[in-house]
Amino acid sequence: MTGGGLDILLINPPPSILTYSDYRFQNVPLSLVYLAGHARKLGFTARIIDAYNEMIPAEEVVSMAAALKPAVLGITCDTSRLERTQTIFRSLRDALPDALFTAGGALPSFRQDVFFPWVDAVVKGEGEAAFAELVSNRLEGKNLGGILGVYLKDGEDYSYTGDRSPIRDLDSCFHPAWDLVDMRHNFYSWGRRSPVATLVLSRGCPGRCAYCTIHPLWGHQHRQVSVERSIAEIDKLQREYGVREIYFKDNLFTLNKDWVHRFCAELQARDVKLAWSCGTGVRYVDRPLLKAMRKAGCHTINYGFESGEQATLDRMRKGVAVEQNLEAARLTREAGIRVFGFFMIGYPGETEEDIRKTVGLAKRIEPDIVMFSRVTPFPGSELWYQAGLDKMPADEFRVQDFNWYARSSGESPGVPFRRRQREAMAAVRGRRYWMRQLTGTPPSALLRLLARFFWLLKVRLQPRYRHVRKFTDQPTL
Ligand code: B12
Ligand code: SF4
Repeated sequence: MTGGGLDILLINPPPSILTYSDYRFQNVPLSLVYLAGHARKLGFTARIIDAYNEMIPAEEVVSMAAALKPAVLGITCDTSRLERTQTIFRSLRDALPDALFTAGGALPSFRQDVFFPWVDAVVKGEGEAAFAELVSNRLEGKNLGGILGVYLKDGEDYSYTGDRSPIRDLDSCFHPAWDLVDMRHNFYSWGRRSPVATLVLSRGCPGRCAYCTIHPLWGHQHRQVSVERSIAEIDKLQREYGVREIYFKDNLFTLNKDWVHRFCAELQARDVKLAWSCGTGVRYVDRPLLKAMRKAGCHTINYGFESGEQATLDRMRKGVAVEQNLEAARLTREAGIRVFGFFMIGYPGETEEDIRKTVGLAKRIEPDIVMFSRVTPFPGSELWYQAGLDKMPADEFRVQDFNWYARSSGESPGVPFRRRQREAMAAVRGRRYWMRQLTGTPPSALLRLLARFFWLLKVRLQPRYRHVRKFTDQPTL
């Protein structure tokens, strides 16, 4: 569209830290795949540098980007990758003086100031429409001021153009550009089949959980890609990429039960069977729905049970009773679907007794897979505002400060999270747990996990990857 040059270059920055997630799941950056796909549909040319999955150090990303000379540069960023993103922007500013620098994603949406010395525009929340307008106006030499949902550089300062309405018809912007990334980077260690792909087919959540950044980012209005369009994309993934399993990373996959029933009926009617898993809330499942999901290939559901203490659940604004968690888990297992249970430790005000109750609930639920996470006040969440982190000066804002467990669990000081986590996991993962893991995991999946372990070991040992700090290197109490 610019007469031969590259219109858009999108970058998935390299990791600053290696987390547990990197070992267990990995997927191509949907944000950039969705943004690039939509922009291409409108006629722009686009490329993606997936430095996260390719483990390309920031310095190399800079020289690659400088050589490509894009008209618009976009970087996606979450809190864990702040430093790397800043480095790339800072280093490229001189190399690409005429390019429009943009940022978006989980961190820029809520802390624009930490990017503004170098970027021209930050998109808040949903990106497709605002980004396409930025690109179009830039290439046509028009003013950017009328584009809603964007923070724009304004001399030494920046200003917000005003809220943009959510995209109602998600089909209109759903054209994932899978060909711009290496799909072999998708990995899910608890999957049943391979190759696996990840999809997010819905946006928005009516909930208001205080630790969550989803409703501030996507709003409360729930929107979905249509069943027909979703099935067509799955067909494409199966046909063109040989995909045999999908991990749906929607926040509440079953919020709209009617949609799920129709989706499952369509999947079941097809010749090529698909294995899949998803995540949802305990309030949004029932027996007929779970049975339909199982028949359509669903093998695992992730639930955020979070806490065994009602007062903590209430402070979290979960809107759920402890007993509802047990019932949902029971129905899920009864339908033949594995339960992946997520719990949190370190919620502000939590006592030793509360933590014991959480571990007790996990034991009663007997999840097939269990995870205890550290409470973290991510930007945009209510916890983050409560902690006053929105006021932290930009030059003091660092990823290490999000090691929050130490600060929030005032009732149990001195106990490192790692120890808490180990103890909780050991309490829940008894003999029956490991038996279920063994019998429920196909040998091919075990082999994949083993290969993954050696891959990660290799990555960590190579001098080129020294730039990736280990999560455990962060200061803990
Ligand atoms: C899939 C996923 C993962 C995957 C892959 C992540 C990836 N980088 O691709 C895995 C499992 C690896 C993962 C790991 C982690 N994740 Co994660 N993850 C998600 C999840 C569930 C979906 C992301 C997604 O693909 N969404 C769909 C796309 C289309 O939406 P999107 O990414 O938001 O992009 C849109 C807009 O934000 C915007 N946009 C985004 N980037 C850009 C860039 C530009 C230039 C523009 C203009 C616009 C734009 O436009 C896009 C299209 O509308 C989100 C929750 C969620 N529902 O968003 C959490 C989420 C992003 N993860 C989160 C966290 C905390 C983590 C971990 C740190 C967890 C951990 N302790 O290990 C690690 C960090 C790994 C890393 N460095 O990336 C947090 C981030 C919080 C924050 N404020 O920083 C989220 C928001 C969940 C939460 N807890 O609230 N994650
Ligand atoms: S934690 Fe889940 S249910 Fe709660 S607000 Fe976030 S996405 Fe919604």
